[in-house]
Amino acid sequence: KSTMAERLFFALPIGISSQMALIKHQAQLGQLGRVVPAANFHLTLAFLGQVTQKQKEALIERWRDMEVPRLQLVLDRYLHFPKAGVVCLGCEQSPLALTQLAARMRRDAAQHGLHSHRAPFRPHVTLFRGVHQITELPPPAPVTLALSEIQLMRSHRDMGKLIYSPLVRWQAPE
Ligand code: 3AM
Repeated sequence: KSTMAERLFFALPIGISSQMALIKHQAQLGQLGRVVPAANFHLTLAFLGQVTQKQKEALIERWRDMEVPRLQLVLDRYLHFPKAGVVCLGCEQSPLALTQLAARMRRDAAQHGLHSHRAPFRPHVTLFRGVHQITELPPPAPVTLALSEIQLMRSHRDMGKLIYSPLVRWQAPE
C-alpha cells in the first residue's frame, strides 16, 4: 500500500567544511527564500519518488556492490530553477564519472518502476527554497566538494519539518 512507501533519493553528503562555505554563501545572498538548514545540505544524484519496501529491498540488493568513485567537484555558479523555486550552488559541467553514476542510478530506478528523469543531471546543492523572484546572482566563490560516499536517503516530514535520514551508505575504497 502507498502508506508503506517512502520518499527516497540517492545523494552525496556534504562534509562539514563545505557546509561552512555554503552557509557563507547563504549569508552573502541574503534572504532569497526559505534558508535550507546545513543539516539538510546534500547533492542529489537520482530522485526515486515513492518506493515500496519491496522495491527498496530490490534496489539495495542491486546496489550491493556499487563502486563509488573518489572525486572532487567544484561548484562554481549559482543556479536558479524557477519552476522548483530554488536557488542552488552548482556547476555547468559534471565530471564524467559522476554523470555516469547518476545515469546508472536513474536507469535502475526507471527499471524498477520508480521515478523517471527527463531533465539532464545537473549537480547542485540547494541553498534556498520558496524563491519566486530573482534579480541577478553574482559569481560565487567556488566550493570544492570531495566525494567519497553515497547515501540512500529518506525524505519525510516531522512536525512540519523536512528531515533527511540516510538509510544505506556506500563508501569509496581507501
Ligand atoms: O534539493 P535537491 O534538488 O538537491 O530536486 C529534488 C531534491 O533535491 C529532487 O529530490 C531531492 C529530494 O527531494 N526531486 C524531488 N522531486 C523531484 C521530481 N519530481 C525531484 N527530482 C526530479 N523530479
